[in-house]
Amino acid sequence: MPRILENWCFLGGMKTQVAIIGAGPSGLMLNRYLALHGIESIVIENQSRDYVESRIRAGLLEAQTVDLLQEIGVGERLHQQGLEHHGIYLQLGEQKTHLDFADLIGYSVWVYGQTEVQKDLDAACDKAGQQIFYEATEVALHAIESESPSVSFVDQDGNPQRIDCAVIAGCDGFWGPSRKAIPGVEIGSFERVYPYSWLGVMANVAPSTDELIYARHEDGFAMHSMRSDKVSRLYLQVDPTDDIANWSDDRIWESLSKRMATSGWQLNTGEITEKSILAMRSFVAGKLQHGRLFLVGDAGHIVPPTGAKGLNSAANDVRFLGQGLVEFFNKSDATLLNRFEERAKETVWRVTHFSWWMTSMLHTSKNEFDNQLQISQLKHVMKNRALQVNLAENYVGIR
Ligand code: RFL
Ligand code: PHB
Repeated sequence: MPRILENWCFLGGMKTQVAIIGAGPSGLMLNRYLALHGIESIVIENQSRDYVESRIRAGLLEAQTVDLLQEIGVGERLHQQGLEHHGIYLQLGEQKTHLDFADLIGYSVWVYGQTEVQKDLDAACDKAGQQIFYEATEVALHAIESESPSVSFVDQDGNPQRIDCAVIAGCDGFWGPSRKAIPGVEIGSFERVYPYSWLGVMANVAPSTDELIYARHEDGFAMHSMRSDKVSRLYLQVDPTDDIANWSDDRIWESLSKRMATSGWQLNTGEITEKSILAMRSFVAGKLQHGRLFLVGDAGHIVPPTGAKGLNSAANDVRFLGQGLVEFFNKSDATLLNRFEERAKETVWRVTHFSWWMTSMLHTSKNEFDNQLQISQLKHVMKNRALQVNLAENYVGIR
């Protein structure tokens, strides 16, 4: 047993090397990464498995996220069913420019829904007999500043449980308890709530585009993504105070068609299977590690989805924390683990800047001076190869 684990304090309950809070993509990617390196973990999740699997969110994966998924054994279906994209379209009114990432920087990205990533991770956990406590309540972290922290919770049958561990990974999203367990975490935390929201739509209709469209129109931003050759994912900028009840399916299709219109192009319409309004925020926690607790993914940072970075930067955290934990447990060397926050934050601030930049450039503002600056910026990107290279490098995740 590694020296570091000799000091475990075990007073009953369960014992593992890493207690992972949250069975979303961060939690399960980390679980699979650790398993690959012979490190044990137990996962605690407060929702049901069905709920976690059906949460509609991300769709766009960077090449290095795809590499990580492949490495941890969940890349097969992604490579069969995912769509490899070599660029995006930027639109300003009726002007449309294709950014060809393959030509600009020689990289591509993948379109594959987070729901599918989640199902693949769940299936891999099943196959490995991985213990996941779903529908846990009263999840609480203890003694994170000691060498033997623990997580307590009540399981779905109402039994109190405790997991003693050497490390806790807080993979419990923006609203989970992990970040709040760090004393003084609000010091040095940054938050920006944007003055617009996204109305997101899933529709059973073939995509009307071969690659994603990001459109700035005087009525607001519109975006066309997809999940397969039969399912489209679309977004509209709306006011944060708006209510989904104000948006009939007809109004949604009319607005999307108008905001993305270019001559000779037509938006296919079809059955809308899901629609909801999502707030947009940037957030970076003051600390991503404290004692034996480490924050991964949305637990430590949030970006607005315009740059498609949330899940991808979570994968980046998983890689950095995973590497640190492998050295810690398998070589009794904490050097890399102690550098987790420093390594993760470099990427976090890059994606925070890129997501803010894309968001402000593509959304309309109530301030006309801001609008003119952003239109000028977008026109410049649509014409200037150097700026296109910069956008492409950030979008595909070269850092
Ligand atoms: P998650 O997915 O929020 O998972 C956290 C898990 O923790 C659980 N949890 C608890 N568990 C135990 N005890 C508690 N007390 C708990 N409280 C919470 C939750 O139930 C949940 O299961 O965080 P994670 O794993 O860090 O993953 C982050 C990603 O989900 C997120 O960053 C992305 O979805 C963001 N995002 C996108 N990212 C991309 O990289 N590419 C995209 O194209 C992209 N598109 C998007 C997006 C997010 C969107 N929304 C909804 C904000 C599009 C949208 C519309
Ligand atoms: C999505 O497919 O849901 C998606 C893709 C790219 C984004 C945001 C969302 O920038």
